[in-house]
Amino acid sequence: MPRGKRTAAFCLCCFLIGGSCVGLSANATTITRSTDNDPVASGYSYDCYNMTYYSGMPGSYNNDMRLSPVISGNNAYYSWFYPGITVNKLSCTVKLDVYLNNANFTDPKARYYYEINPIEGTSGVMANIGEINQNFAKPGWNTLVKTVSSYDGRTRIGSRQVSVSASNEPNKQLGADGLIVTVTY
Ligand SMILES: [Ca+2]
Repeated sequence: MPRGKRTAAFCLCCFLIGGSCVGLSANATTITRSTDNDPVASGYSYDCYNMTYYSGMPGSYNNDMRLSPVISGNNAYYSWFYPGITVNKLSCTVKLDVYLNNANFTDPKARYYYEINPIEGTSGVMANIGEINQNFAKPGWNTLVKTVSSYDGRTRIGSRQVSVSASNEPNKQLGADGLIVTVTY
């Protein structure tokens, strides 16, 4: 009985290692988009609501950032637009590296979304990738990772934007600064 258990555990271990190696093969495709608030690079743009622009901010990524006002229920959001990402699979892993380094970024539940749509260029749905407590985030890059899937079964997922929404908690301010999107499939 103990011998059998060891054998089973050994086989499971081999399977996991083998599967992991296969998963990391050259078949994996990675797409990256690096941007900032208020980008000027070709193909990049933004949209926002109730987010004031501040420049000359040492510590911020490229010395600028956006910040929501101290008004409860301000419904603030910020969207980073980038050159379209196309995934030719039913699902992919999305990693968001979010730059946070300002004492006024205090939203405890800033919610981040990744746009997925079946055909690049059409409006899609915003998949929730996770939330960050901006008030206690470490200064610098903070990471969220989640696997998202095509919502209508089509084996092609397009994406043009990531957005962050305020939790609307009283006296808290949502911040938006640098962003790196990494998609792997
Ligand atoms: Ca910035």
